[in-house]
Amino acid sequence: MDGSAHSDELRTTCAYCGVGCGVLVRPDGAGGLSVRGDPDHPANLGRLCSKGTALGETLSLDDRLLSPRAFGTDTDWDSALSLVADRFSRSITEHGPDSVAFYVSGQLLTEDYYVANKLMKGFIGSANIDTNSRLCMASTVAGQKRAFGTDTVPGTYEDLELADLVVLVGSNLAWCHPVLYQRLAAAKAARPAMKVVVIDPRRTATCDLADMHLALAPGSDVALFNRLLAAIHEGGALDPTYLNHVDGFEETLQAAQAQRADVTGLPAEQLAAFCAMWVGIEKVVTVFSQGVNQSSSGTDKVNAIINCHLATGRIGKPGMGPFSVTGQPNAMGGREVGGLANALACHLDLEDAGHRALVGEFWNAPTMAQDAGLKAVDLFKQVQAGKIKALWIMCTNPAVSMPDADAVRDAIAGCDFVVVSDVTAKTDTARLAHVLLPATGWGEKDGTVTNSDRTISRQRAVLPAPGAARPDWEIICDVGRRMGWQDAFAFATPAQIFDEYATLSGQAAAAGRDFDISGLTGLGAEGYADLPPTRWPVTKQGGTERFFADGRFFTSQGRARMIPVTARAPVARTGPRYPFVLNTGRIRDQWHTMTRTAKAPRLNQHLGEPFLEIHPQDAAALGIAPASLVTATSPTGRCILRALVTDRVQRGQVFAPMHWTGETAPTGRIDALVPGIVDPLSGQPESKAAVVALAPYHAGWFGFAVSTNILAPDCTYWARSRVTGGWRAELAGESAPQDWEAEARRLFALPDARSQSVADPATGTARMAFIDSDNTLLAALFVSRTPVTLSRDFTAAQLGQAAGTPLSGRPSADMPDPGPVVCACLGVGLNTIGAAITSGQATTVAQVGECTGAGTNCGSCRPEIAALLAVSRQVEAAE
Ligand SMILES: Nc1nc2c(c(=O)[nH]1)N[C@H]1C(S)=C(S)[C@@H](COP(=O)(O)OP(=O)(O)OC[C@H]3O[C@@H](n4cnc5c(=O)[nH]c(N)nc54)[C@H](O)[C@@H]3O)O[C@H]1N2
Ligand SMILES: Nc1nc2c(c(=O)[nH]1)N[C@H]1C(S)=C(S)[C@@H](COP(=O)(O)OP(=O)(O)OC[C@H]3O[C@@H](n4cnc5c(=O)[nH]c(N)nc54)[C@H](O)[C@@H]3O)O[C@H]1N2
Ligand code: SF4
Ligand SMILES: [Mo]
Repeated sequence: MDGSAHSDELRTTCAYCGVGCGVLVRPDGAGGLSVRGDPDHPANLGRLCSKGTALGETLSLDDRLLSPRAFGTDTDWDSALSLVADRFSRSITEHGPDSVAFYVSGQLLTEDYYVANKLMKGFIGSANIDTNSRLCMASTVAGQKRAFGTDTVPGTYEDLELADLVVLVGSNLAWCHPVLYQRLAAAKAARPAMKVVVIDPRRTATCDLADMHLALAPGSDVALFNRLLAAIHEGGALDPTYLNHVDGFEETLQAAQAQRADVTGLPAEQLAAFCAMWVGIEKVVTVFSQGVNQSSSGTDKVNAIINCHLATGRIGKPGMGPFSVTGQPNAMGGREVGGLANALACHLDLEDAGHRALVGEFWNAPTMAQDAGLKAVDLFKQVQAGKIKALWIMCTNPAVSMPDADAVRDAIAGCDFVVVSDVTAKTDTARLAHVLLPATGWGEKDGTVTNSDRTISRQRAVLPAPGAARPDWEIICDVGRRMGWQDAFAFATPAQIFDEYATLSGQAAAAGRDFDISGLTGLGAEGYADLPPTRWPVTKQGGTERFFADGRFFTSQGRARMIPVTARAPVARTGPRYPFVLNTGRIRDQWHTMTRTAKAPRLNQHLGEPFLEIHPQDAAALGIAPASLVTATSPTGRCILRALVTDRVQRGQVFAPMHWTGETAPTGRIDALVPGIVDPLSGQPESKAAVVALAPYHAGWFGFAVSTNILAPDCTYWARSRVTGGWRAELAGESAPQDWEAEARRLFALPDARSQSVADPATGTARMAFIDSDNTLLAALFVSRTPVTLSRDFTAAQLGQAAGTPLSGRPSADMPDPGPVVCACLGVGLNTIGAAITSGQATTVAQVGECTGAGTNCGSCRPEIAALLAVSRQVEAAE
C-alpha cells in the first residue's frame, strides 16, 4: 500500500520524537487507527520507526482520564475550571503573581503553548512558566543565542545526507531519532565514502554505523572540540573570509590552544585521526543531543561545537553545519513560541525591554512580566519552600523526570494547590494533584508542531474526544476567561490562535528577529486545516532554506560570536563513597515515562524492565552476576535495577534508562539518583553524570509472573509490563512467603480459580498456574532462589490459551522458542534470527530480513541485527 494518501486516510504527525514524521491514519472502526508513514512528508518520506508504527496500539481508553476530578471525586468542567481560576486568582491577590506557576511541556502543541505563555506572562504578570524543554534543549538554546544572537538550527535533515562526514555527539540517533538514522544509513550505503563518527562514552546501537567511535570521558566534550579548533588552525582549515563575520576568534583560539586534551581520556592517535578527518573534509555536519545538553557545561559544549563550524565557515551550506536534534515532537515549536521562563514568543527576549513592550502592546497585556521566571529546578525548589502556592502541570510527569525526583515528588505533594492536565490519571505526578483535567491526546487534538529542521506540521484530530476530555488550548483559554480576561482568550479554534501567533511573528521580524511566519497569516479555517509541512521562515515573499551562509546574524552587531570555553568536569565527583558515574538516557521502544508506549505489548518486548549496564570487570569485582539485581545509591536516592553486564559501558561508568516509574517499577525511578545540579547559563540539569555506589541486592527469592488481570505486587522489587492479553512482572523480595499459593492468589486477585502447583520448599522453587473453567490459562507464577530462567515470551504467549503445560516455562520440542523479541514490528525473536545466521542462510541484514522478516518494516532493529551478524563473524574468525 505505497504511494500518496488514500481518500480515507488523514495526514497527521507522529506523537513522539523531534524528527516529526508524517503519518497517514485511518480509523479501524474499533476505536483504534491504522497507521503508516506518509510518503509525501519531507521528514520521513514514508518511513516510520517502531514507536511510530505502534501508535495505533496506544489509543485504548482503559487507563484514560475521562472526566475532570477535584479532590478525588469526578466533577463537571464548569466546577473544575472555576475552582482552578479561583484558586489561582486568590493566590495572586494574596501573595502576588509570582506565587503561582505553570510547568509545561514540549509535547504541547504550539497553540497550547502560545496561550499558556500569554496567560502567564501577559496577564497573570509573572514569568513563572517553564517547560520540560529546560531538561532537554535549554543548553542548545543558550549556546545558539550566544553564538548567533538567536536560537536557530541553521540546516535541514537533507544536510545529513549531503555531508561527507557526520559527527554524532552525545546522540544515540539509532534509538532516539530512528528515521533520521535510517536516512543517514541509507545515504552512507549509497555513498560508502561518507564517514560517520560517534562521540559518546558508551558504545550505543548508533556506533554500528560509525567509522570511528570516540568513547570520551563523561563531560569532556569541550576539551575535544577545543582540540579540534586548535587542529583546524594548525591544519589551515580556517575560512578568513567567513571570519570577517565573526567576533571573538582570537580569544577563542587561545582558549582552545590552552586546553588540555588528555582530560578526554582518548588515545592521542585517535584524537589526532578524528581532527584530521574533520579538518580534511569540508562537508561536515555535527549533530548533537543530550550528551551535550544535559551537562553542567552544556552551553559551553554547544559553543565549542559551533566555534569549529564558524571558524571554517562550514555553516548554513548544503551538507554543512552544527545540527541540534530536538527531542519532543514540539520541542522546537515550544522554543519558537517562547515556552521557557526567560523567553517570549517569536524568538523575542523577555529580558529585552523593547521586546517586552512589543509583545505587551500586541497582546494589550495589563501586567506584562518584567523579569525572567523560575527555571524548572529552581521552580520546584520554590514549590518545596512553599513559595509557589498554586501550580499547574501540563503534559509532563516531573515527579519522575525531574532530577532529585523524590524531592520533587514530595514538593508537589506538599504544595497547597496542584492542577495536572494529562491524558491519564495513572502517573506519579497525576496521583498528587488536587485537580485533574482530562486532555485530549494524540489523534484527538488539532494544532501544529515544529520538528528539528524547522518544519511546521499539522497534528490533526481523527478520533472523537473521549469522555469529557478537551484540548489543552481550550482548557487554558477557559481558565484565562474565568480569571477575567475574556477578550484576550476568546479563541474558538486553534486556527485563530495560530493566526495571532503568525501576525506577532511579522512584528518580531520587523524588530529584527529571524522567526517569521507572517506568510501564514490569514490562512482561515480551511487554509489551516490543509496546511502542508512548511519550513520557516515563511514571509509573504518566500522563505530561506538555510541560515547564516551569508554571514548575517541576529546579534546586536549582526555578527556571529565565537565563545572562548574551557572544559569543566561534571560537578558531582566520584570518590570512595560513590565510585561510579551514572549515565542515563533512552531505550529504543519506550517513550519517557511510558504512559503511552507501555500500552503497546510489542513495544514492551524489547527491554521489559529497568536495567543497569555495568562493565564485566566492575560487575565481577562487586560480585554482581548477570541478570541479578543491583542496588544503586546516590546522595539523593536509591534504586534497585537488573544488572546488564556489558562492555558497552566503560569501567567506572554505568548506564540506566529513564523510563520506569512508580506505575511500572517503583525502584527503577532513575531520577531519584540524579542531583539537581544545573548548567549555570542554561539552567539545564546534569542528567548524565550523577555519582552512585553499587552493591548486589541479595534477594531471598526471585519471581516471574504472567496474568490476564493487572498485577499489583507489593514486594521490594517489581517491574510490570503489558503483554498481549495481559501483564507480566518480574518480582523479588527478601524473605519468601510461607504459603506461595495464597500469595499468588492475592497477587493475581484470583481467590477461587483452579490451580496446578509444584513447590519444593527445600530448593525454594515454586511453580503454579491458575486456570479458568474453560481450561485456559489465567495466570502463572514461577519462583526461585536465583533469577528465574524461563522463556518469558513463550510463557506470556500461553495466557488465555488452553492450559497445556504452562508450568514448563519452555516450548515443547516441536515448537522452537523464538527468544526475546528483536524486531518489535514483526515480532521476530533473537533465536529465530540467530538460527538464520548460524545456518548460513543469512550473512547480511537484508538476508536476515528475507529469511525472517526482521528489520523489514521500520528498520529500527537493523543496528541490532547488524550487531548479531558482527558477533557471529567474530565467533567464526576465532574458531
Ligand atoms: N526511543 C525514544 N526516542 C526518543 C525519546 C524517548 O524517550 N525514547 N525521547 C526523545 C527526547 S525528548 C529526546 S531529548 C531525545 C534524546 O536523544 P539522545 O540525546 O540521543 O538520547 P539519550 O539516550 O538521552 O542520550 C544520548 C547519549 O548521550 C551519551 N552521553 C552521556 N554523557 C555524555 C557526554 O558527556 N558526552 C557525550 N558526547 N555523550 C554523552 C549517552 O551515553 C547517550 O548514549 O530522544 C527523543 N527520542
Ligand atoms: N535522568 C534523566 N532524566 C531525564 C532525561 C534524561 O535523559 N535522563 N531526559 C529529560 C528530557 S530530555 C525530557 S524531554 C523529559 C521528559 O519527561 P516528561 O515530560 O515528564 O515525560 P513524558 O512521559 O513524555 O510526560 C508527558 C506526560 O504528558 C501526558 N500527555 C500525553 N499527551 C498529552 C496531551 O496531549 N495533553 C496533556 N495535557 N498531557 C498529555 C502523558 O500521559 C505524560 O504523563 O525527561 C527529562 N528527564
Ligand atoms: S522517528 Fe519514530 S518516533 Fe520519531 S517521529 Fe518518526 S516515527 Fe515518530
Ligand atoms: Mo527531551
